[in-house]
Amino acid sequence: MTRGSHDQLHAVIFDVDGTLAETERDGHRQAFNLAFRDFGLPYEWGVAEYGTLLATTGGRHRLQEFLTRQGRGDAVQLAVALHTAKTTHFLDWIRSGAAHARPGVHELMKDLHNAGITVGVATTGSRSWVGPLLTRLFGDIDFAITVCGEDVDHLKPHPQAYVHALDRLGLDARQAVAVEDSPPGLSAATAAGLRCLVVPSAYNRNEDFPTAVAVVPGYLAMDLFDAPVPAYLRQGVTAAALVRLHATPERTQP
Ligand code: XBP
Ligand code: MG
Repeated sequence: MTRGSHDQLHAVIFDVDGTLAETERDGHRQAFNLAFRDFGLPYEWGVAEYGTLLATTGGRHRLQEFLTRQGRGDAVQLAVALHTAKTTHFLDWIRSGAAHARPGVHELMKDLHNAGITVGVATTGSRSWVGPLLTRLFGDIDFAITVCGEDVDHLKPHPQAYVHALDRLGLDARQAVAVEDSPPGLSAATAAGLRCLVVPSAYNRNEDFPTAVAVVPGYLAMDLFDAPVPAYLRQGVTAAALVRLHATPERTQP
């Protein structure tokens, strides 16, 4: 069941890690390292190494793949236990106040609300920390849906998180836009049929995003001052700009 006009933008679905906040390098990565230490394991993920590990989405999968490569026969069970410990450390990091919204994204959400456009979330992260992070950073925002890793069988780059989000919103892919920061996230949104704006996070600055409708270095007009972005994004990523982006079927060159 879908609702409303197919021509209009009804919802914007945001990814979380990297898109709403820079959580990976100092948040998730360090929480994994604290979990390794808890278990007396001789592993420590460095900043650059973690960048390559991010190709595997989902923290438990990332651990399992890494442990398997270390030749551990207990990789499956150990990944589950480590991921539980990691999640506790990541929650501590959130509660410490170290997580910050990317500049301009909170204002964008308020602008979308004022324009009558629904805001939702589709992430491969775990529900136990996604809620606390959203409350801490965006307490006044009403997220219509929050799709997390536990809600799907297949994590990004599989489209299931976005398909599920659209289903819960009662919308067709043509009625929404996704905002992502990474290649797996863009692949998921594109495969679900969504038009996608990419705001690359620190780990993804040098990646290509061929299926994005537009790629911008940040949300604020001042972030875009010297960037080669389409004219409709010159004032920053606003509700009006996303309405224009939604009406743009192909990637536009500036
Ligand atoms: C983020 C992820 C997550 C986090 C870790 O990808 O892949 O797994 O790195 O969180 P996206 P968990 O931004 O595409 O959602 O440990 O809770 O999985
Ligand atoms: Mg992301």
